[in-house]
Amino acid sequence: MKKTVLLLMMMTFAWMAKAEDGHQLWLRYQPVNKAKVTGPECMAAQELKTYYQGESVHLVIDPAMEEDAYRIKVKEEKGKKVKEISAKNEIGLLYGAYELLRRQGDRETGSQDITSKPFYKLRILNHWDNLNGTIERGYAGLSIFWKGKEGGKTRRGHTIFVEDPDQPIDTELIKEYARANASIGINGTVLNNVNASPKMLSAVYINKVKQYADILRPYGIKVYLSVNFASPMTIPAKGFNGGKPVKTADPLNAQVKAWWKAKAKEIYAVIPDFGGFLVKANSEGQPGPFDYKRTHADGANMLADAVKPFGGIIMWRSFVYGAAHPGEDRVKQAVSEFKDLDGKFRDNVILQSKNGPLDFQPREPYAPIFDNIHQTKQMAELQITQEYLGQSRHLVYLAPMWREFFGFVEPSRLVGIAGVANIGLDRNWCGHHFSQANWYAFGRLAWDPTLTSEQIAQEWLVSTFGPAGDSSRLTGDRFLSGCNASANNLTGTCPLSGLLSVMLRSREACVDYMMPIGLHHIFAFDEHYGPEPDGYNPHVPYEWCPVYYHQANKDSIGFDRTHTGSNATAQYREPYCQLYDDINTCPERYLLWFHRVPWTYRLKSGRTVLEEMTFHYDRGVKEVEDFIRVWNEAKPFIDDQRWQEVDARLQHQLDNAKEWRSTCLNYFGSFTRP
Ligand code: GCV
Repeated sequence: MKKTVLLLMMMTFAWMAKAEDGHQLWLRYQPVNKAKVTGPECMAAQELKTYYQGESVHLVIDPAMEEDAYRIKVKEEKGKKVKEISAKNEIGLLYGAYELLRRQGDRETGSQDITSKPFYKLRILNHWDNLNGTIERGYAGLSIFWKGKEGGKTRRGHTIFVEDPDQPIDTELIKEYARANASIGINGTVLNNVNASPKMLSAVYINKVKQYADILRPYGIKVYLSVNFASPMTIPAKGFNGGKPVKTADPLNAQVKAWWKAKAKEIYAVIPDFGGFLVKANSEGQPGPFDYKRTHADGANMLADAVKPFGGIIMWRSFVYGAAHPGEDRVKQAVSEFKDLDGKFRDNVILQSKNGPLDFQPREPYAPIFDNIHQTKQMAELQITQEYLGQSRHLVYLAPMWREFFGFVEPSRLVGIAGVANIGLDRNWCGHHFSQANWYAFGRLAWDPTLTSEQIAQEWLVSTFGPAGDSSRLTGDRFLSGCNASANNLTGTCPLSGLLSVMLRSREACVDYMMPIGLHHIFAFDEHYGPEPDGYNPHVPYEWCPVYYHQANKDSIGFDRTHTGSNATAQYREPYCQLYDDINTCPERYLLWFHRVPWTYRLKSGRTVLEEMTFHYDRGVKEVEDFIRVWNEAKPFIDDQRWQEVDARLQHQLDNAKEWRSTCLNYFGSFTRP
């Protein structure tokens, strides 16, 4: 008897451990197989039949509705509450179904009608996945799309991967990926790195892309590819010149144009709803039109013409530096290269720009390219993978950073949002359990950029760490005990509010311990994790070196980007141009980004520059200590495996925050010591 009980207990714990390894993301619904669902037999119907805890749902196709929009009505039928979801097509119904599942425990709003439509038509993940299976800036294992095979070892003993198009694809995993994306409204995915291999466009890989497109289509997700601008020089295109490549990639060359047209035809023949191309050209060594003295518009338009007959788009990145304007302040180069081209792009070209003018730093002023382009469609590129924010080792919730960006760049100025994905083969997809929140927040903000960071974090916390499948999960259960909880408003002390507070403070903490008062890009060379403020290497471009950005010497520190310096401030619209240019009005969080100040300069706090830096480094470290305290308090409410895994990472984060503090204060302090 005792043995049986023990066995049963062991089995239960084993199941619990397995169930809570993070793989289910925010979709931890338990199958209840209860609801009666009428209407088209579709993905939405399947989800609701399996997971919806209400009695019945009617699914209604309404052709008059807008693409992707849905309406949820609450009806009374024979004394019972019944939900009706209407949408233009099955994808809209699916989005409506996920909304219903998200709200099913919510007693207060569960009885209200809801209508929703996405703010952006383009809600796209960008995977920086290489064909050999590695991921550029990937911190959660190898690629879910591309698998390589081992091709030897580096001198340091690391495995070298080489491409292997014969590797089978993992259909089940890709379905799970698609479902997760659909549940937050993401409707596009770029399957490969912007530093693209020309081989991506070879027949064997196009066939793989077709397989992915077929799996993703029922979830409303289109596939796109990053392309290497010089592809025509190495890869054959079906029906073009007997399979021979072209000798040039000059966008005005007739053969090059014909090659791209043939390639587009080849792709669309197998993937009729293929989305289009993403292009990184003439940046960080990538080929581009500038190699032939042509403009970005020449290059983008040539590709746009090739995909236009099939309804495709070109997302052309403005992240360029070093090629056309060498020596110019790096943060100015995008505007320098693109401003005069505004209006010269085809209507199926979209200029895709990072939120800040430099490179995904924990805090950047917004990128002024958004102020300078008026006639060309624009998209923002956000980075979900935390390249410069502790990668998958730090708990940093990014929604506050993205909301900050939308405070400067009106969402309506953009036609879409791209997010550099943080997804890999790690069991929990993102490396850090809390990094899942950034994937989630990206999707939710792409759907509705007016959602607050709090709302999104709360939704994510409840669905990720709340009791799985408990229909009363938003009110009154242990996870929320002590809270005065309603769907959009949480007060009081409870594990949820503690964790919510940690999430909301985490980005500012990271700014404090990595880049106080506007210090920027002082990360260790290439890996971009720890600090390397003294970084200088004469063999790499100067704008890769930390010393280029802080310019500290015994007298002063900071990059003068005002009218007396590089004049980057002039690229901003008013009032920001004046505001940033004048040291008296420049927000101190951007001080060393825009201004060069003597070490004796005093901030509003009365502290000198070094004292102020010290204050921020200390505050950042203390914040992480507090995150650990809250996580310890939450222990009884969190399953063991995920608790332990997050705990280990928080300890890491604390060590790293301390390392930032000591390395930077030692280094910068050395300038002020006699
Ligand atoms: C894909 C930064 C990153 C690179 C990345 C590049 C880009 O420089 O460090 O890894 O390359 O941005 O966005 O193109």
